[in-house]
Amino acid sequence: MPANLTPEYIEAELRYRKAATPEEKLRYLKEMIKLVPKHKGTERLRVDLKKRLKQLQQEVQKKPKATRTQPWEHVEREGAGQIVLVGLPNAGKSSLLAAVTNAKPEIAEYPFSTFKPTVGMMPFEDVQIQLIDLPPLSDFVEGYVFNLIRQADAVALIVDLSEPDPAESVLEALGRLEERKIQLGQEEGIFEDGSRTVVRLKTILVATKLDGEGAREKLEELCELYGKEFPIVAVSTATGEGLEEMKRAFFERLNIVRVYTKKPGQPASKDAPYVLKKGSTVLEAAEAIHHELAEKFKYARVWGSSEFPGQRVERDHVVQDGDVIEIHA
Ligand SMILES: Nc1nc2c(ncn2[C@@H]2O[C@H](COP(=O)(O)OP(=O)(O)OP(=O)(O)O)[C@@H](O)[C@H]2O)c(=O)[nH]1
Ligand SMILES: [Mg+2]
Repeated sequence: MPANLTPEYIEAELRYRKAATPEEKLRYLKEMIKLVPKHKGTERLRVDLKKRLKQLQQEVQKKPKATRTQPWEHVEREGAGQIVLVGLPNAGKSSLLAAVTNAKPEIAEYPFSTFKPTVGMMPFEDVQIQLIDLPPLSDFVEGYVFNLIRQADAVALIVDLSEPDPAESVLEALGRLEERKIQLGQEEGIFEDGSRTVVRLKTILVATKLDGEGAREKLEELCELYGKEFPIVAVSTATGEGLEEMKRAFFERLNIVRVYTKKPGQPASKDAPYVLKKGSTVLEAAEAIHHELAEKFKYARVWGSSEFPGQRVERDHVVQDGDVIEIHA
């Protein structure tokens, strides 16, 4: 890959690789074509992108209207971010979903109790985070499960502390994902590995069943082995321990910021924040509120991340979580 591709291009490519449907792929491919730097070094890439565009357009046109996929194979994105609960059978995924959302998944002492994804919304302060409880990783997982994982904003790798060797379970889970070209790590990305394109997903390790005997010692060992690779939180759905910390850790893993708006001369509206990617500017905040507001943007006033309250800032000022902004157009 030429080194001079912009972060925006790489982001679009990531979305393209993770897209679930040809329509979605088409949308991101068009974005890539728009964003690819136009110079000699990218000539071949640009030709290749256009070829792919032609193929995809044909594919989309040919596709019969009625799809054969089952409704649960695709989850409509909702809320501030989407996190998938991934792990081996019986790890405690469904119990976790039931503990922090209103969803009522099947929970059982025996493994393989979940065979369809269940979705729940987890409230955290003033936002909602979408959680997807998945069937366990095993020899029998259907392909769509891996698609749901690839499309998520982050993975919660659920590891059972009542297992004799939880670190071994982590290895097994990682191996099963690796077979499907999915890696878990600190940051998301895509890279070529020989002839394979591997998607890397931002991950948080959630150790469950902290109430069990010997759980804390096993947790320590997990932290020693995997603490550098993933943030680790430990919970018990039986006692409720660790659940609040986990919610905050999920929010932080999503790399998002909440921005509140206010109109000149009026108090800030604190009810529903706009949720943006970390690193977004006030101009991007304006775009999220209304396209026209971004077009006519003159300057903004910011309470929070600015040097003093209500300071006037230009369009490239980066907003922080909790900022109140007043846009002047
Ligand atoms: N003691 C204790 N038991 C738990 C905890 N969380 C889950 N369990 C038990 O572990 C078993 C499996 O829980 P599930 O939530 O169904 O696990 P799962 O990962 O969804 O299982 P599959 O869907 O089969 O992959 C059940 O008997 C739960 O009651 C916990 O924090 N403490
Ligand atoms: Mg389950």
